[in-house]
Amino acid sequence: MAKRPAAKADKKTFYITTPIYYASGALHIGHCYTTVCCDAIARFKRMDGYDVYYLTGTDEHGQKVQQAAEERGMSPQAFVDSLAERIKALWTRMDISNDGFIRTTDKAHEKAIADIFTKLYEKGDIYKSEYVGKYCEPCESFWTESQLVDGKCPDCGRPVKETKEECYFFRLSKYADRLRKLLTETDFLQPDSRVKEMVNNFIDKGLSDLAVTRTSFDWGIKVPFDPKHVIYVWIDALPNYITALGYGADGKNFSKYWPCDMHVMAKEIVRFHSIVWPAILMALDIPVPKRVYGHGWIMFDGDKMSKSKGNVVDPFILTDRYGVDALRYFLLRAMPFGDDMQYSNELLLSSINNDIVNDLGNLVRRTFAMSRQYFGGAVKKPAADKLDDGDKKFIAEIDGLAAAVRADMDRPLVSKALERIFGLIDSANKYIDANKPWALIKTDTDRLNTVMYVLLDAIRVSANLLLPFLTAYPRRIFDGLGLPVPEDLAACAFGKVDAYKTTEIEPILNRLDIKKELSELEAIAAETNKPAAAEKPAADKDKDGAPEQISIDEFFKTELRVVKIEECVKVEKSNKLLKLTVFDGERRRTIVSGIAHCYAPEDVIGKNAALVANLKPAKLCGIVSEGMLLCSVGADGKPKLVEPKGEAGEKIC
Ligand code: ME8
Repeated sequence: MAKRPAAKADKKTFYITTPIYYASGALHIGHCYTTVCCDAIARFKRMDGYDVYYLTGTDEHGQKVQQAAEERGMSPQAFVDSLAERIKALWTRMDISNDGFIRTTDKAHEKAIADIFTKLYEKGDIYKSEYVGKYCEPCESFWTESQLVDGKCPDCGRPVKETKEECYFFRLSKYADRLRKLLTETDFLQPDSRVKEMVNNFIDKGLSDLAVTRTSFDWGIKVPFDPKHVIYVWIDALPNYITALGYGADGKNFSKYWPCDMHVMAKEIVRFHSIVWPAILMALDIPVPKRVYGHGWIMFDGDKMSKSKGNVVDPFILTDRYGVDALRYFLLRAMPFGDDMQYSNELLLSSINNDIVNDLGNLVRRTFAMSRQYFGGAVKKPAADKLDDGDKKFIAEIDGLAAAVRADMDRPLVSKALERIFGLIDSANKYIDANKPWALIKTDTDRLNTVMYVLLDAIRVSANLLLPFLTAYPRRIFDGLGLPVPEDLAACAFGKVDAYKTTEIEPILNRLDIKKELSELEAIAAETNKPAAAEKPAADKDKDGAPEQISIDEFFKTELRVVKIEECVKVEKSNKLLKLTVFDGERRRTIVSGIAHCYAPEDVIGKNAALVANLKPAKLCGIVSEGMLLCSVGADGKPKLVEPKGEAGEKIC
């Protein structure tokens, strides 16, 4: 988390949030988009004089997370702890300036959720009944027949299961009229196209009460007065936006920052944020957020980029190769307002070469070089009567930029704002071509000083406005201009500096060989984009995702033994786990292994297996597992038991 000076008490506040991301696997550039987008808005608002609170975090409960932990043979808590660290490392890498990071396993959050649930139950807005209908396991969502699309889950398109379950329900139907008004009579939900979607697809079809507990898994916050029920992820997750501010505890930040100014997310969870979340707040008598903004998806080969589909692009790899500014720029510029964006490596690389290296990098490089070559870097502010019509036209563009960018960021049209700043950069490049400094040096050095000053000033204002978007290079530009990095937007106008003294700076990036980069990126993707099952837990990798090296001594700490599998049954409530009894030459041990999707119990009985014999016992689905069986993982991501030759008890070395 970035350290900033304490905000003045009289400042206007601005509270912005990302979704809390599932701690079920490594995040990809889709998650980076939302987080970088909120970061640019938060940084812009801080520069514009607001006292900003920017919140992000992790959603750590639920079946999906429990299963992902099981697949890796880890306890859910150890699993989410390692992922939360990895996610925080990603935000540090991406230069995210969040003020808060909430985890739904934080004790304060868990207590506040239990209290909220009890409060809603006592008010009669939560009641107990039975759910009969369709259930999408990956989305953990119940659906009615009429909500299905071609008989499949309307959110993810996967098959649904028939389900009957005792549940607690939230009385969502009671709030239908108030929600309709909120959606249709205010600008609560943006962009407008999402409003129609919510009203036509959900409110008009009749809001059903929402099942808000599950008994099919136990990794979650228990209903305090009926602990066989676990509070379902959305009722656990959505209130993170208030519990992170201390709602239900000291509440200081809650009274300061709530109602939220902007919740940002992609379109698939707009329904939860624009219907379920305001209804929960209405039931709790808390004001609703001012704005919910649902952006589009980053698509890959025509499909939504997602962890579960394995088509993800790793931000650590991209930033290692091209730097953080390049990835931030690409994400913020390429995603159009409200629409989806098709990702390709070609698009990323050509945007880096065209916009970053050519337009911005070249403008700065050649202007700085000319100012040093012609004036030893010293350029003075010209008198007003030295400016010609061409200068005045360009200066009007410089002067109008900050207000236009501010208006864009309020909507928030982030890509439009960047486009505008790059519009000024483009005009500056054209201004060089029109004024030909290389000819002026021979004929009119006074005019040349004016031209160089106008150019340096255009660069200064662009860099000032770029600070919320690209966090490294604009700072270097200020160094090169001999000026401190501004903390606000006050100087975003022509003529605020009397004299420049420029020095050489590192280029933002050198021009990329696109063909070479493409083939290298493809080779990396072939290696790393294995399905989720093949992914290693974060603990096995360093912060950049590269496998960590260990010494021979460390390796020999692992005790590997041949075991014979004697008994095997499926673990109830789990699709992935088998409970095995193995003989290790001395005694029988219970092992829980995440291979049930590949092996039936009878397939493994009688087989030899390779056991990690000195692993700390871990509890999986309530069963203590006393070791781990080794598997190889094929290109299809499916684990295959390693079956060593030899007798039970023999060491493997
Ligand atoms: O839904 N394009 O978490 P999640 C653009 N825990 N944005 C994308 C994206 C893509 N391809 N993929 C992911 C959850 N995102 C819940 C949220 S909030 C109370 C609970 C971003 O890990 C986008 O913001 O599935 C999307 O809404 C979010 O990640 C989903 O993250």
